[in-house]
Amino acid sequence: MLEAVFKAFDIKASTSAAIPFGSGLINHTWRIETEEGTFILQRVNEQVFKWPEAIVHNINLTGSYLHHHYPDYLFVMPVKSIYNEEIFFDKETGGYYRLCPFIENSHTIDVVQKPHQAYEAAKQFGKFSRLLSGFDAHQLKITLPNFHNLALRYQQFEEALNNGNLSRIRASQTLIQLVKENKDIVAAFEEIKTNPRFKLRATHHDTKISNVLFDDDEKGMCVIDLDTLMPGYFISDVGDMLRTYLSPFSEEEKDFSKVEIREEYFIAILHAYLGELEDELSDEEKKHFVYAGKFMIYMQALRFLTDHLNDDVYYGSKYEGQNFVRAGNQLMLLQKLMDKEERLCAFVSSFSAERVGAN
Ligand code: GN1
Ligand code: MG
Repeated sequence: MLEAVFKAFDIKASTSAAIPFGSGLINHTWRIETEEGTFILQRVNEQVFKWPEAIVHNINLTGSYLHHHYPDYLFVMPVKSIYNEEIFFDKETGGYYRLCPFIENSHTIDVVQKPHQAYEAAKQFGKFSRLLSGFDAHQLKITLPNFHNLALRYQQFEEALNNGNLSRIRASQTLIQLVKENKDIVAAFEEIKTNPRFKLRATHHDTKISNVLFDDDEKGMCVIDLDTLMPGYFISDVGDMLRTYLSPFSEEEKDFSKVEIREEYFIAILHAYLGELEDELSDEEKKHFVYAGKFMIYMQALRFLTDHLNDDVYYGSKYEGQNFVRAGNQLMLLQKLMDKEERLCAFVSSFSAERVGAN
């Protein structure tokens, strides 16, 4: 089935050499061993990414900016096809494919089990933003319109309440109520959008741990998966790290009593990220460090619950009620984060105060 794709990228391998890889929910990913080396092949989900060329545009632009200004920075450039394009449309499967070299001696992890992994990942995401701080983010194309527009996500949730699956709506009342009770998180975002102290920067928008390459000594090497690299606010990147690194169990965990906020992981993210970006972020932005976690956790809960009410049209599901479970898990995580909000904010203030004192 992938033969035409291999041919387009001039790879000598058969479909059986393509082994499913990673844990992404949206794109299909394979690892391919060939005589010429190891590659990562991805089929871009064209239902979600309607303009795959926009992704190519963004990667080429930031890749050449980084190559020019920071030639030592490891940036994984896609392989060009025999048609001299970074993306190949395969008529047979109706899909868009792209290929990247597999970076030697690199590996990814799926769960953050040690604070230093959170530290290394946050440092890589912070470094990526820092290196791009001189790059005009407005040059980037929008690959997913309104991706992290929380007000729109709330509106989609309300639409699902009106038009969604009735029996699911009836059975989800507790979660629906919890979402409504925390609507002030949406209002705070609306303020951010009009606040001149919040800058639109080149933002990764998908900072989960599996989007960082680690070397054999567990040092971060670089960030990957630039599909959602778009203009955005730092709260998206910090928020998704808080969402996915603080709890010892992922959004898939059904036993919500296992969901918790690990403070030492919060401190690791804070030190690593601000260590890279503290001169770039305004005081007002830094004050929203913990809010970033609320923003992303709440948005993910909304998205999962909305999808459940819409019969799983976006995320799909491997078992009945999977998106309901994910939504419940994220709302539990939100509650746990809010329980510790004051303490976590105090860590942020004392970090900033120490740095001011040291200067
Ligand atoms: C999706 O496909 P993946 O796992 O990289 C989603 C993210 C969510 C995540 C939740 C384009 O990311 O926004 O946070 O699932 N990406 C898209 O697991 O919708
Ligand atoms: Mg992704």
